[in-house]
Formats: sequence, C-alpha cells, structure tokens
Amino acid sequence: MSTVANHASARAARAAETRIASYLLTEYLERLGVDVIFGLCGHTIIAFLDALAKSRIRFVSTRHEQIAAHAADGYARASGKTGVLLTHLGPGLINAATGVANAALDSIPMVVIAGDVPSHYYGRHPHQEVNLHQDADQFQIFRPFCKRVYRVDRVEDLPRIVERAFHLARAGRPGPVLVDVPMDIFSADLAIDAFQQQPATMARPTVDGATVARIVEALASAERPVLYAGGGVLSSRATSELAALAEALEVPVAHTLMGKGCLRDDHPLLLGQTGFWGTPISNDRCRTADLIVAVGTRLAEANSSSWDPRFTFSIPPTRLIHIDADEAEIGRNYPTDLGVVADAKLALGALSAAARGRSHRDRGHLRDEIARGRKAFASNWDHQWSSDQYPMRPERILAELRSTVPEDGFIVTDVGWNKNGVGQQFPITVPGTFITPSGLATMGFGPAAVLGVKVAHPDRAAVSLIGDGGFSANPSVIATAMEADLPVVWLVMDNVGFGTIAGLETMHYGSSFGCMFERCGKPYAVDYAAMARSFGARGVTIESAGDLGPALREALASNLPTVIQAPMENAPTPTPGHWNINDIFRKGE
Ligand SMILES: Cc1ncc(C[n+]2csc(CCOP(=O)(O)OP(=O)(O)O)c2C)c(N)n1
Repeated sequence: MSTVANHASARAARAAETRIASYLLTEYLERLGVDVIFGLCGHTIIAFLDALAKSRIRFVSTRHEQIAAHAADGYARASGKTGVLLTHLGPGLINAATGVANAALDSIPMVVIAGDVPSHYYGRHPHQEVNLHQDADQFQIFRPFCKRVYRVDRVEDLPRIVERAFHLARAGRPGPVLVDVPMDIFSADLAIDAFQQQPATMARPTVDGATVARIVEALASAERPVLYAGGGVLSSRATSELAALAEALEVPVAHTLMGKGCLRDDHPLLLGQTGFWGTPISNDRCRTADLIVAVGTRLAEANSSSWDPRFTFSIPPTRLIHIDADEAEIGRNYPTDLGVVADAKLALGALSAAARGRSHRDRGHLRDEIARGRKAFASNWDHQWSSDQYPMRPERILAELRSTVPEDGFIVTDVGWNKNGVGQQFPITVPGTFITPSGLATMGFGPAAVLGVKVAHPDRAAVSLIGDGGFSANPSVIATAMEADLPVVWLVMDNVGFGTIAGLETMHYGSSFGCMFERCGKPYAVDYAAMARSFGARGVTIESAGDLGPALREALASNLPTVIQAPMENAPTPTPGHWNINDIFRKGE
C-alpha cells in the first residue's frame, strides 16, 4: 500500500474511533488547565461525574448550588483562573443563579456546565424541566447575567461550544458563560479527536501613544487630579503600575469597594474608599477634583453617593477620563471627556512609563493633607480598637483580625457591617487579599466564597468575616469544608439579626420589625459554635473581648474548619457619603 493510502486509512480509522463525550470533555478540561470544579449532583450530570472521577480534576461537592457558585467565584478571584461550576437542571440551575449573577456583576470569569433533560424529550415537559410557557428553554433563565447561554443540541457541537465558553468567560470584560448540556449528549459517542481547538491566546487592548501622552499631560498639569481605581485594577493585577503612576505625578488615589487594596493601606497617596461608606477625605478630594482618571470601575451607585454631585463626584465641572475593558460602561453615568477601552494593566503600565521623570504641577502639602484627613476620620472609631465592651464593638473585632491574620491572608466578607466596615476601616496591604461581593451584594457569598479561596491558596490563611444573618443563610458550608478538608475560619459577627437593615429601618421608622431574630417576642440567639461542632468542625464562642485574639490564632493554627461566634453590638458603620434610598422612605400613620 502506498504512503498516501496508508495515511488515508489511518485517518479513516481515527475518525471511526469514538469515545463517550464526557470522557473527552474532562480530558479537554484538563488540557485547559481546569484543576477544580465546584458543584452538586443530579441525574442529568452523573455521566459527567463518572468521567470527572477518572480525571485529575478535583470535584468539590456542596450541599447547595449557590454555595458551589460562590465557591467557584471565590476560587476565580483568588487564583486569577476561570471558575468552573457544575449543576443539575431545574432546581439546581435556579439555585445556582444567585451565585452566578453575583459573579457576573463583579466581572468574574466562570464557566457553568449544567445538565438538562434528554434532547429527545423536546417539548414534552419532562421531569424537573422548568417549562410551562416555553419549551426546552430553561437555560434562558441565565440570559440577563451571562455573556452567552449555550444549549448543546448535537454532541458534535460540544467541543466548539465549550471552547467558546472558556474563550468568552475571559475575553474583554470577564463574566460567566453557561453551557447547558442535555443529559444524553454527555453519554453520546464523539470522535476521539473532536476536542482540538484551544481558546486563543489574547493580546489585551492597550492605549495608543498619542492618547497616553494626552492623559499624562492632563494629569501632570491638573491642579487637583485624582486617580480612581476600581476592581479592574486588581483583577488585571495592575497595582504596581498604579502606584508607579501615582508616585511619578504625585496624584492621590481613591478607590471603589472592589478596588480596595489597589495601594498599600499605608501609602501616603492613598485617600481611601469613596461613596456612602467611604471616607470624607476621599469624597472631598474627588468632589473638588478638576480631573479624575477612573480605571476599571463602573462608577456604580454606592461608591458614587447615588451620583449626587453634593457628595462624591461633581462631573462636570470635574473632567472625567475613563479607562475600562467594557465600552458599555463609558459615559453611562457621567459625561466623559475621554473614554479609553483598554486593559487596566496595559493602560496603567503605558501611562506610568510615560510619566516617569516628567515634571508636574506643584501639589502643595498633598501628603500632609491626606495624612491629616485620614487621621481625623479614624479618630471617630480608632479608640474602639481596644474596647473591652461585650457584646463586642465591631471595630475591636477588626483590630483582632488585623493583628492575627498574616498580611497575605485572605479576608472574605459578606454583606452587612463586615463589608462596609472592612471597606472603610480595615488596612489591606497585599493586593487581592480582600474579597467581597460588590455589584449584587449577595448575602451568603462570604461563607461560601472562602471555600474556593482556600482551594486556590491552601497555604494561606482564609477568614470569612460575616454577620449571623449571612452565616445562617446557608451553614452547610461547614459540611463542605469538612468533606473537602478546607481549614477556613468563619468569624461570625453576631448581633442576633439582619443588623444593617434593622439599623436603617430604625433610623427611618423607629422600629426594626422583620429584621431581628426573635421568638415569642424575645431575641432568638443560635449557638453557631455548637452547630459547627456537630459537623465535626471546631466551634468557639467568644465570652469576652480579650478572648477573640487567642481564639483566632488557635483557629488559624488548627487544621480544622472553625466557626468563631463573636457577640457584637449592632453599631452602624459611619456613612460620610450619601445613598438616595434615604430620601425615599416615608412614614405614614
Ligand atoms: C440574598 C440577600 N438578601 C437580602 C439582602 C439585603 N441585606 C443587605 S445587608 C442584610 C443584613 C445582613 O445581616 P447580617 O449578615 O447579620 O450582617 P449585619 O448587617 O448584622 O452586619 C440584608 C438582609 C442581601 N444583600 N442579599
């Protein structure tokens, strides 16, 4: 036989050779560098689970799909990789929706693989399908918050769709992509070489030389410029470029909640967070700036004091230059002098290189003003760092956390005093160590996301700082931490209620109806520490303020997941900015 004929027959033999799609899929995921998948089983995905069991990929099984989604989200934030989530259809998919939407609104790359009803039951409304008014359409539930929702109708499409999903999750502005797989497709035969194409290596968009020169000139000649950093600065790992630019032109840096950690907390040019839960010096400097260069931010409501020009940003007359990966964000809330679609790291790198050694306008006593402004605000609460009060002051809880968790340890918050207080008052010195839900602000994020953070960095401390409301929303995180052997710490700030909302209701209506935990008219306290012990984990109840430091040290040194329950006064976080909801509430008879 000729060589040509030999090759042709070998090709034909290969084409005829098939394997079950699930096995080819897990091998492809391995080649993409996926090392962990978070999820929860169901009959639609056990064929894939069988393949997963035979692969090198770790599977972290949770007791609720929202937990799996937040854990995949936390893993993506801490590792810089794409988080992967596996869910069953119907109830599983819907349970996951909150977690996936949370990741979407914080621009976290994620691929969701969901099982679906068998493709041959199209239109017959089989078991657990969400149908009634549409046929075979349940994957559309994810449409408003996913970059793409794919349903795989033929097994031959699976390789191309999975490749597209991993490409799109990271390209441009990152976010989740859904791959919905009818369960028969997982078990169908597919040519062994079907999974060929890898997602393209992407060069990220940068800024052209003329625009770089224009921005640097604008910053250097402005009288009161501010650099405003959002989460995009951290996710693109651009913090050293930001510091270099700020230092070269002596420009102060303000940041969003997601941007916290963009400069070391003790950096003399750091103003702090803006907005409702921001700091006065940051709000004042932004409001009175003649130029703001905003990078990797949506200029979202909470950090912009509901866009009310009296509090955080007054644009115009302030001129705004906005650099973002997503062109849709530019000009959304403020008239913008110059919009630049670029990767934050490349943009800040180019700007800092052009700014190096360049002269700039005299900044007067800028550093002294910042130091004075920060100190004056801190004097409202820094005396509470050593408060012996019990139930504890929240500030004392932060102080104990800072003195026990290593600088490179992760602080993962939820919503409530924990998020607002840490964003405003907690010193972060290592970029990326503060992880928080910002856009959707989902209660229940913190206790679950910390699991993914620990999977990404098993050798670093990971503490979830949460309220008792957020923690009790889904305490089965303890079971997952035990099963997956993830020695994380949950520090529960226990004020026996949904404290932040109770405070808001009390302020406007003089009552906290529906916000506190009560039984027969009395506070209903739950022993979360005992609950943790019932899972086989460690559980510690703090009985005096002085107990917390040692308890944290022991928890971090132990190799077991630990719940620390710290009874806490429901004291509000200071709100130097504004939130328009406070103008909306009206009290009737
Ligand atoms: C899923 C979800 N439901 C409701 C809310 C509204 N919400 C914001 S803060 C909060 C209270 C959180 O209570 P807790 O976890 O105890 O923290 P605390 O406010 O007491 O510090 C609630 C219910 C939310 N953000 N997410």
